[in-house]
Amino acid sequence: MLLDKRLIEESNNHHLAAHKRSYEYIAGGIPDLETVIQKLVAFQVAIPSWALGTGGTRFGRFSGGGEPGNLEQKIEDIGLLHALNQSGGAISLHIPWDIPSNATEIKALATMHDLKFDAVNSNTFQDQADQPLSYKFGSLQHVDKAVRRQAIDHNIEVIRQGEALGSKALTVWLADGSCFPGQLNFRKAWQNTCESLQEIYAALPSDWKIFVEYKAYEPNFYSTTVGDWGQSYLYTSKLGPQAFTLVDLGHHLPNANIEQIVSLLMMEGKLAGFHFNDSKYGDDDLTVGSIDPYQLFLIFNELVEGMDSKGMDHANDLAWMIDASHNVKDPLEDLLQSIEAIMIAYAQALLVDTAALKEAQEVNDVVRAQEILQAAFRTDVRPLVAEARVRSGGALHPLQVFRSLGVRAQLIRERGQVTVATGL
Ligand code: PSV
Ligand code: MN
Repeated sequence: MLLDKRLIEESNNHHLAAHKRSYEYIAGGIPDLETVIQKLVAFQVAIPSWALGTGGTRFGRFSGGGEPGNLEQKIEDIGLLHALNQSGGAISLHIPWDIPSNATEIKALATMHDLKFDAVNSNTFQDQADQPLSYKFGSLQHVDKAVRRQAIDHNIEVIRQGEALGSKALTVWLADGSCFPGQLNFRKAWQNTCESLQEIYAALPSDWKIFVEYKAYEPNFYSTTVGDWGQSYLYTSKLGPQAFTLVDLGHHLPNANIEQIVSLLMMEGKLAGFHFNDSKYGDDDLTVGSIDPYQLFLIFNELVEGMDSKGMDHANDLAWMIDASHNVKDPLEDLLQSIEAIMIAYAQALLVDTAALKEAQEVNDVVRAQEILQAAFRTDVRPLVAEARVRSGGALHPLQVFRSLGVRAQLIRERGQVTVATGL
């Protein structure tokens, strides 16, 4: 399904006067307004190919209908999102959940929807039907060299697949670890993993990066071999300049100060980017900003401050991806909400009076520092985000347009009620 641009324009015309009023109200107070809008226009978030269908838990899955049944339909779905908000201009593939049968055709389809291929993700956390050796006891850490070889070869194959699509990074997330004390020699597991990663690293094209994603627990519950940012940093430091640490917001122990982690990784030039989501307890994979939007803002505040201090390009120097699951919401509506939450947090961070904050920090004025941060956080920046969208050809109110055009109903008509997307 392709969205007719005229329908978006029609909807925008209907809301334009109200938008102008709220936009002008906020615009008046922002000295570098045009720069802010241009940064919002440029900022693009990659959508995971594994999260376009209804997600499940180990207790069940309640599919919603009209889900994409193949990679072509997934690209079509992301194209729909991008047409609505002009901020989801990339796709992140998970292999072998989504193997392009014909890379040239898939690339052409993505280009038609104005989409690029972001990082490709390998999968050594599940056994595939045709796979000779099992990952039950890990992959890159495995005690058996032959299993490690199989996992290394898979990652190299994913790089090759990504090259054909124009990707420039490989994300490695390992479920490796142990469920019980005594099961694993930590040091050996670490060394095996490091050596395996070194082999994968050696296969990277010179303009590629490798992202090493950490996670505190699950599916292993006693130890995880890339369990936190320190461990990931240790691997990426040993690997070399093309290796970076990827932060998935749901992969920390409760109450971790993620913004501080982000700040320090950036200081060391080792932050890869993000898997955005939100959580209450663990890796809940909820809609970005649905539980703790203040945390998201504080993370973006560190990002903006850190990127500016290094002269980095906000849109392109880090990888921005969503990694979420949708158990009770329409996946496309959920993704629209997630992108909106990211754009809002970014816009708020752009409004922080950094000069004043620095001054307050220098004189230990804790109260003023909080006032400065919260002044930005409490600003309703939605008109700025909407303005950036409209200028790029998107909808003033993407979710409303999605609903009023009956996009899901049309997808169900085209694809059927009972379709299950590969992925989470
Ligand atoms: C693991 O929980 C994770 O965050 C990794 O990024 C995986 O690739 C993704 O979720 C899908 O399982
Ligand atoms: Mn992730």
